[in-house]
Amino acid sequence: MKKEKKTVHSVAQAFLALLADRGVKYIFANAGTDFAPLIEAFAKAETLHLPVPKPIAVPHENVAMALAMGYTMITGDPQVVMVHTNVGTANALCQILNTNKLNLPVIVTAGRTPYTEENVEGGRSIDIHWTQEMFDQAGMVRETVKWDYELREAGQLHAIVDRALNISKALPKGPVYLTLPREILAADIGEVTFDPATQHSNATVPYPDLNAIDQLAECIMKAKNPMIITSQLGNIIEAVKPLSDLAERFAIPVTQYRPRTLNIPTDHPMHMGFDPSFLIGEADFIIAIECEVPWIPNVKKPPSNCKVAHIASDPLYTAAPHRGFRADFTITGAADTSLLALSLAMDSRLAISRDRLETRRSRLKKLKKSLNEEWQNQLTRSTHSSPISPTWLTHCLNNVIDVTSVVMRESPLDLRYLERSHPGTLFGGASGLGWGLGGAIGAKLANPDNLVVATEGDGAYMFSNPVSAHYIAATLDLPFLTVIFNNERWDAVKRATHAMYPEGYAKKRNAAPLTNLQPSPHFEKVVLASDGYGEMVTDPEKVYGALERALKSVIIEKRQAVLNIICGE
Ligand SMILES: Cc1ncc(C[n+]2csc(CCOP(=O)(O)OP(=O)(O)O)c2C)c(N)n1
Repeated sequence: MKKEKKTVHSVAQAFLALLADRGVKYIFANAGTDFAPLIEAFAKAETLHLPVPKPIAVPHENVAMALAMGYTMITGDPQVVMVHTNVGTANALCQILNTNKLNLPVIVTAGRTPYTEENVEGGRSIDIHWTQEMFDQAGMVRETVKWDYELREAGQLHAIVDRALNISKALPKGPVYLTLPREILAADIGEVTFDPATQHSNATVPYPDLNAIDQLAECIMKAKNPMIITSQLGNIIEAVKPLSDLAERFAIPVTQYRPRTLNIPTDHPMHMGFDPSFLIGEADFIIAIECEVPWIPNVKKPPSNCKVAHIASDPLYTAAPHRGFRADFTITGAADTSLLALSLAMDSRLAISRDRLETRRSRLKKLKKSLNEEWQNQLTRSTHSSPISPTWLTHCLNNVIDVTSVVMRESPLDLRYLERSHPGTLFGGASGLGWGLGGAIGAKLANPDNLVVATEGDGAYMFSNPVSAHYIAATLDLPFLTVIFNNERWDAVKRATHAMYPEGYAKKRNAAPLTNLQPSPHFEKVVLASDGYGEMVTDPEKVYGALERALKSVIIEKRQAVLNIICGE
């Protein structure tokens, strides 16, 4: 195979050329003195029209990570984030934790403070080159990335960059971390040749053991009340249809618990909402697909005779230190191929179980009807409640966006009232708050024709570095809508306290210290600093009008918009 020759001078330049060659489009960077060779390489590439990823200066590492997250949520492709030594890594860490749990591939690179004190190009030239050095900088992130390495010499570049990409993209996808010492980046290497990417091919996806699938099919077909619980099966967009087909054909209800992606269309007859407790008490077989936490044992558990199967690319969730859910089947397999195989295996047993299926189907139809009625009643009750109910706000938002709009959920958005039919149009977080705004902007970058909505709690909005995020959206011309469900507190923390101490002082006094965020800032004014549109809403009757004005701003005027909606329970 033909090698491609590129004349370069520094490793930094070869690094950028290689990334471009491998299809990396963006480097979201928060620079420091460690970046000098890269900045020079970018400037040279711009002058000489050499192909390199587009450099985007992001004023906070948390947002840089979130941009890469949003981009890969839509495309599945990893982009590069580059941060400044240990301090930039520290600021990026919260979102590195998220990418790990959400299985999002991101190549996180960081400068490594120069090693040398004298006589080497790129060596130490300022006091921080001593004060930022750590014994093990990558140790800060090692537990939360799939792989980390420090580039030791120029000759490794090619293999190491491909290795980072290969590992990040292998299922389950996730972040990798590469440190780049300044002396190595600055090294002059003259002419360089790249082997084609095909010589470092990507790993195949895990295919399930068909014997295990066959046994599982047998058990599911014998079960009276099987159910499926999933959280992020939709990470593999191609898995949504096989799940929908299987659930429909075999009358198996699906709960999307704490959904991090859209896993089944919300109008699907077998979609039974978002709370496993609704069905779990009656279940005799649970299939948890890409679901690290299928239920909360302290809240409601399946009956003791209920068998459980886990299907995932890593069904042991090896990054979780303690996880003790019952597991009669633990099947390693990508969600799409596993579901297709399971469907085939169940098909061959369909004839003997048809009556049982039809009985179940009609029971589930009634159950779904009563669930819908209950949801409708709650919506009716919420319509005029003041302060504005998150249920009503979700319903209004739902009615003004279209099917392809992308919704980021980092808020008390009431999922029951958000209709989503297209895979890849709903995303949720996993642990650390603060990804929502950057995530929305990254998604908009990946698909500029779509409306993207960041739904944020007031807490999440503040965690998302709003000044940096709105700045980036304005600079990159990526107008998006932010809807803040502003309950003027950290409600999740307050609820956790009340749940633990139902008769406690915090509950009785209805004042939980460390959860109150009053007086609430005028969040709608923050976006004005980046020439966006902002509005505060307190009256439930005015929600639609505000949404229309904000959408006009985003879609017609191409200005980002923030609605600060003062909400109640
Ligand atoms: C980075 C980070 N810090 C703290 C937390 C703990 N935490 C979980 S939910 C929550 C409150 C979030 O407040 P808000 O976004 O306003 O939503 P609400 O709970 O009010 O619905 C906090 C602080 C977290 N998950 N991530």
